[in-house]
Amino acid sequence: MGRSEELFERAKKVIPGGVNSPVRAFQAVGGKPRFIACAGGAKMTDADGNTYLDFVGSWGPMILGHSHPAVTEAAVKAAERGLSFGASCEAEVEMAELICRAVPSVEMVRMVNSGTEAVMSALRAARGYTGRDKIVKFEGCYHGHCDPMLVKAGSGVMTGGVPDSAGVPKGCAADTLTAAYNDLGSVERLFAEFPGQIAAVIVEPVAANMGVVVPEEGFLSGLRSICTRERALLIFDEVITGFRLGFAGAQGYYGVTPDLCTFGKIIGAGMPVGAYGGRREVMEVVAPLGRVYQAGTLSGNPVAMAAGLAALRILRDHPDIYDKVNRLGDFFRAELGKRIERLGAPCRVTGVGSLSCLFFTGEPVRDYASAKTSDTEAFGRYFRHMLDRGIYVAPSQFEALFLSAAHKKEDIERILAAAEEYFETGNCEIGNCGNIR
Ligand code: KE4
Repeated sequence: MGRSEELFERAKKVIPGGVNSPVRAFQAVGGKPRFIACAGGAKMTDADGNTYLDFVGSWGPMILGHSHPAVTEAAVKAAERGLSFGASCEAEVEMAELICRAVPSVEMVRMVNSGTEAVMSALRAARGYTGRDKIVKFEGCYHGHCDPMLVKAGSGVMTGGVPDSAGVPKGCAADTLTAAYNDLGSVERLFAEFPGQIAAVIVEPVAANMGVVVPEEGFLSGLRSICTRERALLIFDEVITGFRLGFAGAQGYYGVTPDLCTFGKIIGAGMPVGAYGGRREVMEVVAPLGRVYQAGTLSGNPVAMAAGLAALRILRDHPDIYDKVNRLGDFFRAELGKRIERLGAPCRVTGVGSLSCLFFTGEPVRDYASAKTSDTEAFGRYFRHMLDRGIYVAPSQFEALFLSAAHKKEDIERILAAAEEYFETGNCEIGNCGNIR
């Protein structure tokens, strides 16, 4: 038995499913999860010494690649000065000032410890500011695991095939209304049905948790208009897109300004960090200034701030990084599309910037319903094919492929060659339900 397998057997005895986050368990793709021992640049090495070209990047934080020297050094130096003070420190102010300068919608921001916490807090601020209870989300979008968001959610919830979660009180779910991504009519109908009751519309400006589904022309600006007209708040969940599509995130990339937005992943550079922020008059409802309570022992943690600041300063001072990762993404999607075309593979490629997805469906993918037409067993065979060739993609059809500044063109050519080999095996015929090992 290999070390990863041994660790997984031990983990299953003391951790639910043997993992601290469901999507890591490989349940959707078969096989046993790899336990990672170390990572550097675009590579990860597992407990058995196998090295992989990594296209997950810790689900987004590693836009600079793993173990960037400046980030590691900043975290180590901060740790030597103390891991946590339970009091404010200068790095928190620097982080807040940097985010406020970088992101068009943010005049005030609060640090928290995860994307989930950022979303949970933003929703509470929106409800506190508007005095309304209902929230609109989109089927297939994932906003972390706070109760109101576990309704028709994406990512690991969708991967499990059941888009809702047990344990969420009916009363809570009742205030969560769902619309269809890229369908403004479905949003209009909810505002017509619940006039004056909707506090906010929360959306992934690029949906990256049902695979990657990009916003169609007019969708985000349409949401902006509806929310302004209805005096509801527009919340962009930029936990994935923030500081990834550009230094101003998706709101800068698409030119649509929300009232609130959430962050995570990149702003912590791999350390546990989340944040929510937006218009001053909205954020002023948050305690101790206002009456919306939100708190956190480790919010603004000095070590996490140091790591995040180091990464964000590199991104701010080297905008060519975005040109590089976005161009690599364009190259990957164009070349993969050519291979699909030439080999007649029943697949679709989607994405924007450094976010991509290979869907195992012949249909165009524009929302949850079309994403769900994907052959998840064909994806599972593709995933195992890649892993056998030392290529680590997300262990679910309904996730993203993340590129980083550490990826080179030859890395893209390597994954393209492996995908072409898979298409040529004919294993990806829709409905060719091979057994999952
Ligand atoms: P965290 O609580 O996992 O830090 O962030 C939740 C979250 C919020 N919003 C968006 C748009 C997100 O993508 C996420 C988390 N992303 C998943 C990957 N699809 C995290 C991976 C996992 O759950 O293990």
